[in-house]
Formats: sequence, C-alpha cells, structure tokens
Amino acid sequence: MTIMKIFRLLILVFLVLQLQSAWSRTVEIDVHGMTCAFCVDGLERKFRQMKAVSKVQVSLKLKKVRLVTEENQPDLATLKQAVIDAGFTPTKISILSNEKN
Ligand SMILES: [Cu+2]
Repeated sequence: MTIMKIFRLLILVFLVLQLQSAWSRTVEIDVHGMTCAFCVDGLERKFRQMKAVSKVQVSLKLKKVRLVTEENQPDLATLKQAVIDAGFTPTKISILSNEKN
C-alpha cells in the first residue's frame, strides 16, 4: 500500500517535470509595411490567436515581430502566411533560439 503511494507520487513528480521542461523557440520576422500603431495592433492580434504562440512582441521601430512559440509549431510557412494575412510582407524569418525552459 505505502509502496504504491510512493510509486504514484513518483509518477506525478515525473509528469510535472516533463511538462515544465517543454521546448520553446524564439522566432524573429522582419516585416515590411508597418507604419503605425494600428499595424502593430493588427499583427499582435493575428499572432495572439495562435495557440502555439506564447509570446508576441512587435516593434514598429525595428519593423520586427518576435515570437516565442512551441518547439516546431507553428511552422515557418504558417507564420509567414499570418503576416501576409494581416496585410504585410515578411521579408526575413529567422529562428533566434530553440531551447529548453
Ligand atoms: Cu498602420
């Protein structure tokens, strides 16, 4: 009985650790066509809708979008398409890092 409890506890601890050690990817997209705060807002909204995107930063000054996403989701083609759908042109897309949290 006690051993079973310890065993269950160990499984639980293991599962929690697994969840915490998810990989995350930082992606930077150079965007052409952003001119004002509404552009920034539109792009932010577009990316915030994506489930696999956990963080969105849009810089009007640098004309860049920085995203923290899941390891392989969304794929880069989807991210590019999202920029296009929001009315802008993605000129460059790069993965800045892919690391374990
Ligand atoms: Cu604008």
